[in-house]
Amino acid sequence: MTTDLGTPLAGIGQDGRHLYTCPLCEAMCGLEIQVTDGRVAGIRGNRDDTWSHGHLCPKGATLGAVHDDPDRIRAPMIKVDGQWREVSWDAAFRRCTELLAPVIEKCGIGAVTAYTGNPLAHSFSLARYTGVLLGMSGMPVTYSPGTVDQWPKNLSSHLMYGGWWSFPVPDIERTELLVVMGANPAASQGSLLAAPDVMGIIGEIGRVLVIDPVRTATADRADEWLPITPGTDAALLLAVVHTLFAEDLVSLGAMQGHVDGVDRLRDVAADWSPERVAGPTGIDAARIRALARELAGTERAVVYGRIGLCNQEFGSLASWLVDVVNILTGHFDVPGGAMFPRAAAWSLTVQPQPGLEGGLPEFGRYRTRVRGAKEVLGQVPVSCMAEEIATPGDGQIKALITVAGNPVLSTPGGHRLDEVLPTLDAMIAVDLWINETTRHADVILPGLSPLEQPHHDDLILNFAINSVANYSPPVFAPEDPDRPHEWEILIRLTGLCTGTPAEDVDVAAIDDGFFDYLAFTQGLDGAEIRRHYDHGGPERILDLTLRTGPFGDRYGEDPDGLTLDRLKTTPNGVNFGPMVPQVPAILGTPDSKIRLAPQYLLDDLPRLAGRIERAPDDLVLVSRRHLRSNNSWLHNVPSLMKGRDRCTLLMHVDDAARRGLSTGDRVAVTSSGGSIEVPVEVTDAIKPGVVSMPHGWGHGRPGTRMSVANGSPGVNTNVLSPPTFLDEPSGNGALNGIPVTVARADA
Ligand SMILES: Nc1nc2c(c(=O)[nH]1)N[C@H]1C(S)=C(S)[C@@H](COP(=O)(O)OP(=O)(O)OC[C@H]3O[C@@H](n4cnc5c(=O)[nH]c(N)nc54)[C@H](O)[C@@H]3O)O[C@H]1N2
Ligand SMILES: Nc1nc2c(c(=O)[nH]1)N[C@H]1C(S)=C(S)[C@@H](COP(=O)(O)OP(=O)(O)OC[C@H]3O[C@@H](n4cnc5c(=O)[nH]c(N)nc54)[C@H](O)[C@@H]3O)O[C@H]1N2
Ligand code: SF4
Ligand SMILES: [Mo]
Repeated sequence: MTTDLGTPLAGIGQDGRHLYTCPLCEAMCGLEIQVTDGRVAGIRGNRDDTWSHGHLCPKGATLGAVHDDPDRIRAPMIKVDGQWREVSWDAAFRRCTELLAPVIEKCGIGAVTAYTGNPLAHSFSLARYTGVLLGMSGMPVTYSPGTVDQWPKNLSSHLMYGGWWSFPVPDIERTELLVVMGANPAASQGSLLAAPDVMGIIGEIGRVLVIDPVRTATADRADEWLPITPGTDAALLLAVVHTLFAEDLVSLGAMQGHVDGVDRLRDVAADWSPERVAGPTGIDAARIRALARELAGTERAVVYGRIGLCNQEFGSLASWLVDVVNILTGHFDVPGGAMFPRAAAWSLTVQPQPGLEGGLPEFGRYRTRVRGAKEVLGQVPVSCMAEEIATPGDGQIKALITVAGNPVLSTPGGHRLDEVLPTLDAMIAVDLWINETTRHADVILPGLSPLEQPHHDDLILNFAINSVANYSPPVFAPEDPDRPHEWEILIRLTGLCTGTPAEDVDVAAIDDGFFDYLAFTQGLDGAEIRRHYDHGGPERILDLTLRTGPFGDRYGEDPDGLTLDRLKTTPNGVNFGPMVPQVPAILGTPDSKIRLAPQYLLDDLPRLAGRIERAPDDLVLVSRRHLRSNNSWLHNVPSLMKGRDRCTLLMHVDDAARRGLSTGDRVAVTSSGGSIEVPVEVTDAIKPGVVSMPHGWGHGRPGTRMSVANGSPGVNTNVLSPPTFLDEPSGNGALNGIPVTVARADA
């Protein structure tokens, strides 16, 4: 096989040049990996990649180090008398059965739960087969970082568009004015916004405004930074909506005739004048009016809100209002505005939820046992997990399966989870490292290294500004060719949950059944279609989802359409171009209209009114990301850990002066959730009254095997996140805007 340059590509495991898509973040960079003497000798951006054109960041260049990491688990491990022992796969599965079967027999499957983490979203295999585990095991409640991430967006999209993963994405390639709220793409490389070289594209936009309590690297490169009080974005956006109506600037443009609730919204916004919100938000009334005029007066403009707008106290209102402003200013479903992407391969995650079709606002179908938290879109707050494990009684959680997640560091009150995980009767982790969470497991079942697996993106394709498909074959063959792949592990655990010993599960039968179900959702006969294939597993499903996707051949109906075989002949990927208008076809609401003013969200406005009327907090904490981290799990890569300590508390010079603090001083940060000690970093790049910490730190725990990370452990900021501090409508954790006090540590 040759590339466009004519340079031959090496086969799996061979020395030479390999092409591979980076699985680490939404930028999905095409990498060119040079293998020499069986090892990665260099990684650079693939300039011929039809999506990323050579972009990469420092993380992508370290996949070789991740592969070679001596701490990475390569064989299954079981814990015997507190000591880890490497065992055969058979023995590991038998141990899973020994541990889990008695729990299910005695207490039922209701005593078993799972936590499935962030890397799933990036893998066509892990995501879909975790779907098997979650869908077929019978576990009534499972947890994920979804409820400390984008759940408010799922909720507002469900209510507005009748599609819980129908997320409008800013068309940054074709806009003239971008307003970024609560996102720092200079660090994250884009989120719910998959774009190649996102900062390069943003740099080309005529005017960029950043609304953030922190003057981030994104804000530094923007035309204007508007420092906002954390948690008040919904109030600011309501005042923008107020102005749009008051000054007769509303113009639905292409959405005329497709929107329901404009009058209701006008009535609601009447109460939210710029003067009312100026004090609490910290942004002048005149500036708010000017923002509304600027958005309405620019032909191609778009507001983009991300995690700072989601994992905060008013995440649902803020997420909803971003879309509302885009719709009211005519910047919706048109080039340069917010548009719905089209994924070339459909993801299992985004399929409609049984019982919630048509955007029905029915929540609280059940409540959690201990706290009484309401279910929203099939999830309850992940911060409930610790109390559900710790509290005796009917329905107590006795067994946990984690898949690619580190909730001890990632979730609110993770230290509490750390305390209660050892009390479980059984814990099984599907993970590649012994970290702060998996150290508590009884069995660890490792997947392959990223470079040993084929790659195609999954969920992220639903957020991409172009429709792309790119299949990467593995760079290396697994060291042990007979070992099970992650998808087989997940099928065995699924079988175990439904009563078959893990070692006896008929993997192929469950895989076929799953395939038939997926085919059925596309109106196809799985048994018939399966005859096209001589193998099962994730590639068969990938082929199905490509062929039945928007560019697929539908098994021969469109002879020029996409298939996995065809994709494999284009190693630089296929780019089907930018987003296209999709309203009303994409809407899942019964009348095919966008609901602009869902009552469920309006019901939360009194809570927002209470927030802006309450006395301002002395100091509040927000979160931040760094380009060289990836949540909690790339801290074991030596080259990414070079340089100064990143786990610091950013504090404004005035706040520091008042406390007699300078950079490097150790401070105690205390919230109603707990207290941590951390070095302070004094700066003028933050709004006074706000401090900022990164998450994913707090390594150095006994029993972990993360030698590099443990050398610079940092502290776990989620000790400070009170488990019950939530965005009420969605149940999403509020990890930003947490009231804290800060004092010199030795004082
Ligand atoms: N390098 C790197 N990349 C990553 C990750 C990583 O850990 N490292 N994580 C990945 C994941 S899982 C995700 S979800 C994405 C997230 O991607 P982004 O959404 O871009 O996340 P952050 O970089 O944390 O930026 C969030 C911003 O919100 C601001 N903020 C906090 N509270 C508020 C508020 O109340 N209002 C406003 N307006 N702003 C606020 C913060 O100051 C911060 O600048 O990044 C992904 N990419
Ligand atoms: N304070 C604060 N807390 C936050 C956030 C914040 O902004 N502020 N952000 C939240 C967000 S948006 C998210 S998404 C969560 C992330 O929360 P998690 O998903 O729980 O955390 P990660 O650190 O991404 O953990 C990834 C895990 O997957 C493992 N892993 C990596 N690759 C693979 C693989 O190929 N297979 C398997 N089986 N395992 C693998 C790693 O070893 C690690 O254990 O954190 C949340 N926590
Ligand atoms: S930006 Fe970095 S981490 Fe993200 S896909 Fe590209 S190389 Fe990988
Ligand atoms: Mo996330």
